[in-house]
Amino acid sequence: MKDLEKTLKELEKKIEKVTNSNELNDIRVEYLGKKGSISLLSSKIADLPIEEKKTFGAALNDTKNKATELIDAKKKELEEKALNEKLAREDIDISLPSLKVPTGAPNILENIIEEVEEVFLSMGYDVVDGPEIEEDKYNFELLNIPKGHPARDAQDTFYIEDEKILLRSQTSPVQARTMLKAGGNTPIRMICPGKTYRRDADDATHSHQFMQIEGLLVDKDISLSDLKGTFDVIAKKLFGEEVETRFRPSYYQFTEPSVETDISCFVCKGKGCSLCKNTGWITVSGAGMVHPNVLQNCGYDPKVWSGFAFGFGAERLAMLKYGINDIRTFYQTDLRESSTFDRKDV
Ligand code: 2U9
Repeated sequence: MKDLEKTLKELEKKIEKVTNSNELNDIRVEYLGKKGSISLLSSKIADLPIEEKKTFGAALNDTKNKATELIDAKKKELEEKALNEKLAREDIDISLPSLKVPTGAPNILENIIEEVEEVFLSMGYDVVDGPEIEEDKYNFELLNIPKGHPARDAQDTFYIEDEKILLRSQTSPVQARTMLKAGGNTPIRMICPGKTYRRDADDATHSHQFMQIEGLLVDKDISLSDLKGTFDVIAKKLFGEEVETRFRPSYYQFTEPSVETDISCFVCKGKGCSLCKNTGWITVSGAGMVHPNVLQNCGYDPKVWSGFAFGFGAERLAMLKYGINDIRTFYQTDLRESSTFDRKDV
């Protein structure tokens, strides 16, 4: 009996010093394992007189139970301690600032295109799309740009296959396709925004790829004054109700007469500044009455139908509106540049 008490005391002391579950497991084996000291004591039962067997047996069981309780209690204590340490280690400080995630911003070219689209949609125009890889026929021939014309020069155009397949140098082939599809007997109101390609050396005002927004209206009895009124609407929407508009004579193969369209300078209000080069006027697009040859080529009888067409460079519009002075800005991947632009002097 004394051995049992001694063993239990010894176990208690050892458990007190335990710092981890491995040590505790060793102790469990040492005392309660098959060859453990408590199990070995049970072999002594056989040598005891019959009347002591019962009391010793009961005391032995009691010792085993107490030893198990002590070990289990220590196990629980160690587990709790480990959990608390883990929680302390993984504590999340929700007051810390979060990681900075770069945010996107609307692309300003897309903004301009959407703005122009909205104005024309409100005037009953459709927005039409077309291929960027084009046939010479749609890009030049139907548009009254004959073989041998300087615009067709390989120095100006990206040819893909001989002189037949090319990267469109303007969005006009989309208008030609739309007219041919319409069959020469229905009015047309359309705009076509899209990428165009020219073999220009890139500099502050030229880019070998740029966006055009062209438009076409075909109907009966259309005159230059319809074009003037339409240009007036879009100019005022884009640059402010106070801008005035004017036409200057120009020349394009696909329009006759052709004009360059100006707005009064929205920075100096006509007094003269660096933006308008002291003229008081800024050129924003080209336009004209659709050439009779083009109407004819695209299936519309020029004796019955007339129309006007116009073309904006989307980058030029955005550069004017947002005060950007280098077209290459649009095609660099510097997110600081392509985020929000806000013209300070407007
Ligand atoms: C068809 C008939 C006529 C489209 C037109 C312009 C005038 C024009 C320039 C503006 C700036 C090109 O990007 S830019 O350099 N465009 O001046 N474009 S009339 O005339 C058409 C198109 C299609 C069937």
